[in-house]
Amino acid sequence: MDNKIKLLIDKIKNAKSILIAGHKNPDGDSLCSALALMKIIELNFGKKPTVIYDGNVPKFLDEIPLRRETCFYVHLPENAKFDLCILVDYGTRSHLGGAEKFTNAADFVIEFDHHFNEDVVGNLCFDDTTKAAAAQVIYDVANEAKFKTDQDIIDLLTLAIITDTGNFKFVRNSDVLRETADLVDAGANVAHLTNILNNKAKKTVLVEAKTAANAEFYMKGRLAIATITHDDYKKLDGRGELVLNLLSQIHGVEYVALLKEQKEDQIGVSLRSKRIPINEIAENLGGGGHLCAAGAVVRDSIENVKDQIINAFKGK
Ligand SMILES: [Mn+2]
Repeated sequence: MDNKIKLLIDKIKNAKSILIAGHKNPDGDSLCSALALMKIIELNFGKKPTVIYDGNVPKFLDEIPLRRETCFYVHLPENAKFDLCILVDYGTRSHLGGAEKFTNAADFVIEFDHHFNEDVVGNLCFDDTTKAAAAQVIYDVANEAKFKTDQDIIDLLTLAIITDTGNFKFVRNSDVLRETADLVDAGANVAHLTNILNNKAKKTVLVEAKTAANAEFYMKGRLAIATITHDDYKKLDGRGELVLNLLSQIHGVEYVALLKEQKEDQIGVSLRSKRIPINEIAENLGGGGHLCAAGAVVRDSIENVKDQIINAFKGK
């Protein structure tokens, strides 16, 4: 067995307390991967890690298995300490949110991720940027280590892949389809799992539809920019994937930017591209992400951020 896997097993075996966390404002991959890993450790090592999150868990994740096992980090006891911290799908240190202080205080940190990150937090890293979801990295390690799995684990890993591939629309290699096929063979029902994600509040879907309907188009229709005011932002659930999804379906649209007024002069930017990488634009705004799906948080007015985005796309 690979030395990294041996070390992983050793660290889990010897840990007295284990914390698992994903990125702030968890998405499907982050939360489902964390819960899958919790159950893998429970099933194979007989100990139960604590899964925490920071920010808001989108309502569409309400029906995922083991959802109630997650804990908002502020509800942990004041003196909580974990000797082993496991980070999943976190991206960069700045996305750790409430998990950062526990990570800093831990004796050892393990990470499973698929984001490009030059400044890794983990002492032991299972990172693979070719993977469509962090769940795939966990699944590979679980297979190599011959860990036992159960229906919850299979379903959670599949849900993570479904959400991070946008229902398989963003599949870029056959690997993710092969692994999904293995998960289906192991008992995952993709149709059922997709359905449990169709669980948004009516006000959310309506506000997303309205936001898409009010989008503006630049560069002869190749760039769509949608903006969402703070009042409407409060009705949003997660990132506003539906807005991005609707606008990217328009003929001729190559890039979509969604600007969300999280607070006064704090704009969350989500960028999508059908072809050309746009992660550099997100990095220039102080964020990051994947080649064709990236984002940032910019401290400025929505109008100024919109101008910055239009300028950044010039020449693309
Ligand atoms: Mn992910």
